[in-house]
Amino acid sequence: MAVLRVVLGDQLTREVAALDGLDPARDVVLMVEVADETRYVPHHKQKIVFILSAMRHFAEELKAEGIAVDYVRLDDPENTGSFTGELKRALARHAVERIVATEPGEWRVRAMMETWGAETGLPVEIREDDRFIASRGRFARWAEGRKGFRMEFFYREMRRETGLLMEEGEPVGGQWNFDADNRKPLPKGARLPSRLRFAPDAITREVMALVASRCPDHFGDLEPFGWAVTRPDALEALDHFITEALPFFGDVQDAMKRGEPFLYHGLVSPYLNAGLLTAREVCLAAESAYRRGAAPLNAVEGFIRQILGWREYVRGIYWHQMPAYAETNALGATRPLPWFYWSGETDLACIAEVVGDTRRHAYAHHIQRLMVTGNFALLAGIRPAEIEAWYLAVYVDAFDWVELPNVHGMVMFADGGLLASKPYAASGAYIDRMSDYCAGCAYDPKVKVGEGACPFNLLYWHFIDANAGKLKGNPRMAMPYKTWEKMEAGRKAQILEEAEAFLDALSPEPTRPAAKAGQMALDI
Ligand code: FAD
Ligand code: DLZ
Ligand code: SF4
Repeated sequence: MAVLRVVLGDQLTREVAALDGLDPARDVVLMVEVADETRYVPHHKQKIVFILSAMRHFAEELKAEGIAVDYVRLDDPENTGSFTGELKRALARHAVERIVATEPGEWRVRAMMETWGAETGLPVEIREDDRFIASRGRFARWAEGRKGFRMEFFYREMRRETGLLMEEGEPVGGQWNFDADNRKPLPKGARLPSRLRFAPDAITREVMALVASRCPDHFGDLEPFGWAVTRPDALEALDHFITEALPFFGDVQDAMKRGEPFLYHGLVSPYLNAGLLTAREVCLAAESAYRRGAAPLNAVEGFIRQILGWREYVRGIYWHQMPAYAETNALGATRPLPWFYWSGETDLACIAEVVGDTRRHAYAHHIQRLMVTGNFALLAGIRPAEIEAWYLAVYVDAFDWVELPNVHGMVMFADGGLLASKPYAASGAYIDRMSDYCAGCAYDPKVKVGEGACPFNLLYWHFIDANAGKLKGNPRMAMPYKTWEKMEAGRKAQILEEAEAFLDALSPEPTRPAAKAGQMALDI
């Protein structure tokens, strides 16, 4: 029985479930570049290039193996622009008896796949995506009966089950988590490793030209493009990280520095998410560096926890809670997204720096995402759907299953505390401690109110005040509420007044017409 096997743009591995049992003599693999996927948010140009170029390279690898690949390009004049439209067109080209796919990474696409049987009249098998360490069923078993989820407890179970950094049933070093060691700012004069970049080959250059002509209004710089688009190059990038950066990853994992978006981070998320690397091999490579004495335990544990803990945990939450998860708005946030998230044009130096890094590289590291652009969105009460669409658009690694829980739950507390026990709200003092951003800013992180006050300081107390009804009872928020209550009434009134004035001045529209060029507004 001939089978049409569908492979999506983030399923680029020979091990993907849809290819299990493939018969090269009869089966056809379908891969499609579709306009719907390139524009449902204004993806960063480098993100589109990464996905389409990696898809084209993967299709070539399959063909080299003697597998029939029906590959539909974005510029095919007959292209209908949708997954379902292209599936139907493909069925007219191939005599197949059934369709096999791997479950996608987005609830939206999963719902679309559910219609394929009725749309085509053929049996459709949607296989579990077994690239994750914890299956959806495994996470559901862990989650069952729990009121609130906490990553740390899930992570310990994953450590026990995989044996990663374990010795005779106990965590190596006698401790599960070395996070407390990993919060130092970058020391002066720290040597930063140069990062591997991959010069675009002919396939990538062709995709870059396509994206330049089709998506000129999308966010971000198209060049220089240096991401790996094949598994061998992604493996080389991993190897480079393990030897050059992992040994220093731990201590300064939360640090930020002007002009240095990458510091000692892994830069592996796009490869993991698209299928070029597996979570297991990345964790094993880090563990092996520890075992041979090439990297310290706090660095290796910290790195493995991000993947075995956070990555698996947010994916579990996504499928366990969707679709209702995306609809909650526990703090009732409604403010539109300020335009400077797209333009980077703001006198808040930290935001300008992170948006600038994001425009240049389609990358910002975790603390930039959480404590700068995320913290601002939380404190300013941005509508969750708007800030989620921004994160989904601007990062090369952004797919709904991972972006949504991070933004909706971790950043915006829109799930009311299901994913994290308290909001990650912070004043300017945090950014000042962990970065050198404030030195070049129009504001002063030490000034709490009045002339030159850092907007994060004003917005922090405004947030505390505005959400007292919802957060005051949270034991982990007791300290800020105590401080706020003790503050002198006149000072409180001044803070709130200045914060309101700042918020009123935020504009969701470009403040000058030329600023719109090269950007695309969201229409949600
Ligand atoms: P490293 O710092 O080297 O970490 C190693 C790996 O751990 C990452 O590659 C990633 O696979 C994993 N990881 C780390 N933190 C998380 C996390 N919180 N959730 C899931 N995986 C994690 N990650 C994405 O892959 N896609 C996203 O769309 C995404 N959106 C985010 C949005 C916000 C608001 C925040 C706070 C975090 C988001 N993250 C996302 C998680 C994290 O920021 C990125 O995975 C990381 O910055 C990628 O860079 P790296 O490979 O250098 O990471
Ligand atoms: C993000 C993206 C883009 C830009 N383009 C495509 C594409 O042309 N073809 C494709 O198969 N996938 C693409 N993707 C990824 C999808 O939007 C979606 O995130 C995944 O299929 C997971 O559901
Ligand atoms: Fe950001 Fe405030 Fe520091 Fe300026 S002073 S960089 S706004 S934290």
